[in-house]
Amino acid sequence: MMFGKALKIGIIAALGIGLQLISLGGVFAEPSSSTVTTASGGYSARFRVEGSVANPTTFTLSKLQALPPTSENVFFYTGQGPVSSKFTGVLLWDLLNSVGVKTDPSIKNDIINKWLVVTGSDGYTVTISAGELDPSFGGQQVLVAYAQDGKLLGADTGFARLIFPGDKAGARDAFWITSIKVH
Ligand SMILES: Nc1nc2c(c(=O)[nH]1)N[C@H]1C(S)=C(S)[C@@H](COP(=O)(O)O)O[C@H]1N2
Ligand SMILES: [Mo]
Repeated sequence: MMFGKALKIGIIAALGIGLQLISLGGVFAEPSSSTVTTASGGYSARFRVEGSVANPTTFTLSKLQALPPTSENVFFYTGQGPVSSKFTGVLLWDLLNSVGVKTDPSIKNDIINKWLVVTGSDGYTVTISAGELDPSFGGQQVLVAYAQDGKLLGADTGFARLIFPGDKAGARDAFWITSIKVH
């Protein structure tokens, strides 16, 4: 039957194109260091703390500044050279406590099962384990910074960014923050 043959040829051709696309993908695949993000990016003036929290809250500069400030001197490498600065902001752990992370009291140490995804307006994401932040466990002094060397963060980084003191490269210091979601 001619129709059956055409269909078979069609399927074989489609498979061929598919295989070619897969091999092209292999040749032109970008290294993970230049992974393409999805959203367009740009200045953000607020972010949402959402997910498994008692009081989902939108944070603006004034709302961040209402929490106790912390400053940290940090040094990290970037694709544009090293950064050595004093960042001022709020401890991420304090910010989480201000909205209340929901945990299940029937699960032993449930806080160490929680994690956060911090997202930038460009779709850039960083995942953090709550156990690393909790002062009873990792106690990492991760900052949601709003100022650098005494000046508020500007258009290039949005009003808030993460700072991981001690990180060698700046990759986890997500800027243009639009969302912090607790899982
Ligand atoms: N939203 C967002 N944050 C980001 C990035 C990004 O592409 N998007 N790049 C990261 C990387 S790889 C580095 S090295 C630092 C650069 O920080 P700087 O702009 O202060 O130099 O930002 C980090 N934060
Ligand atoms: Mo980077």
